[in-house]
Amino acid sequence: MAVEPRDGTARLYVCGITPYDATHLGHASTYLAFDTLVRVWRDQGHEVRYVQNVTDIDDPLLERAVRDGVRWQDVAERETALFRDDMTALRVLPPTWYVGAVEAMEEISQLVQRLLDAGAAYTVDGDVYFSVAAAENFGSVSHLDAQTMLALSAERGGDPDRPGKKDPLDCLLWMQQRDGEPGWPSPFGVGRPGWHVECTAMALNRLGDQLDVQGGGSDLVFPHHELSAAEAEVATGVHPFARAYVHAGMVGLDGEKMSKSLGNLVFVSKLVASGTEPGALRLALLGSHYRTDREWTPAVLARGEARLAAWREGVARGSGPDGAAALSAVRQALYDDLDTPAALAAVDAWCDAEGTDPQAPALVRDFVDALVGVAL
Ligand code: 5CA
Ligand code: ZN
Repeated sequence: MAVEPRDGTARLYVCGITPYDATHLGHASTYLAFDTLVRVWRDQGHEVRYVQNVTDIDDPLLERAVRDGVRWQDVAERETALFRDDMTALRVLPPTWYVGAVEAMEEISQLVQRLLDAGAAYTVDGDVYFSVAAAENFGSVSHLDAQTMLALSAERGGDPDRPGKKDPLDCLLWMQQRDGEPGWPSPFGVGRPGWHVECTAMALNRLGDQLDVQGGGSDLVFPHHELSAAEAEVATGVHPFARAYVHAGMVGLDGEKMSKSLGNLVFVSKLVASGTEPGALRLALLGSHYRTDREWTPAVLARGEARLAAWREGVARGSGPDGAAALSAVRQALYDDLDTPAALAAVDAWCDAEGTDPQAPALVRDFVDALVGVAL
């Protein structure tokens, strides 16, 4: 991706987890893609301001708590802690701000108020909706036709068929408290926010009116990133909300997207507990380009493990081929839309060749640590 921050500061928002089940390899690979971006920006000398949210109140979380007979807060806390441990094990650099929706209720309701004041929101039976008609550039994130938008909205948390809405694609900004559900006070009554506006508020309040990159997996292109952008742009008058929308491909298992709702999951924590080295997992996931959809198979992990072993042997040598040339090949690959397969191949090539540079092994160990995030 050719995203050069405009000044010395890079502004990144990446959509975080909904903590109702453990971190699976799909999550891990998406956060590794953005971790690579953070490492590249830092390598280029930019200060990185990075916000990641936790959707720690949402329908699936409430449903899981009811199913298991536990408090929703306990599910959220437990799974968020596990996610953070998994990210630490994978050496993912922590974001500057890591914010839960429940910590941000006031700023979210302030943004809802701003949208009401701008005439871009209305109520249906007490619930507040965002009006997509108010967003001049609606569609500019996903470029999808109306039919596809409607189908995805129904699939991914929207309510296109609810009577009383001005447009089926209008999305919830604030819903009145439902029976047996938690609620937070707001100028429009006790309730909880819609999904998209949470991310919009957290991003605007920490990163300003324009992001360099809005990131997440490709399942968030529509409606989540389209609607988040529409809300931000109506509130601020700044288009585009993000200078680049970057989406990671989906990791699948046995031909289906790995997802909590399908239950076909491979967990980071389980793999690590059963002896898989996090560094090998990292190399396994970075072995494909972040944009491609891919399958998780035992062969993918085996390739990561073999790589880790070969790289460790390579840097344990007393000398090797020109280390500076290897560094520049890795940089060139990563600076070109985070081409991790090419970057990893450049390190393979350095390990496979013989050379007499006595400084090279230490240099390669250092730049693999900094840019690839693996300790050799
Ligand atoms: N909390 C919202 C975003 S605000 C959410 O989508 N949470 S999530 O837990 O479902 O997903 C967390 C992140 O992992 C998102 O960026 C999502 O796009 C990504 N993701 C989910 N499943 C996969 C998968 N199978 N492969 C790659 N990335 C995935
Ligand atoms: Zn989000």
